[in-house]
Amino acid sequence: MAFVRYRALPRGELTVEEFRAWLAQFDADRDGRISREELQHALQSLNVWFAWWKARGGVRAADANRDGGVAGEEEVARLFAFAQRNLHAKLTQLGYY
Ligand SMILES: [Ca+2]
Repeated sequence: MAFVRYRALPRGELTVEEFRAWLAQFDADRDGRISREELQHALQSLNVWFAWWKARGGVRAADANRDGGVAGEEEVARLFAFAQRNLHAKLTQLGYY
């Protein structure tokens, strides 16, 4: 896992579609849902501090049907809103290399 090179977030203003496409690569078990562990890997790829803790908060904020993961347009949109509130500097400055 540590040696996988993930696609970075696109440069500039991020749309929810770009966010969804970026997030999909972290769906390691391909079940169409981003679990807390998968979201943690996504955050770690951005060098986000406290990735475990923020991943837990992100899933809590986005998981509308309480199935333990982020799936579907509505939940991805909720996670995008959470990321914009909590990780805005990362999304706009450090999401790419
Ligand atoms: Ca998954």
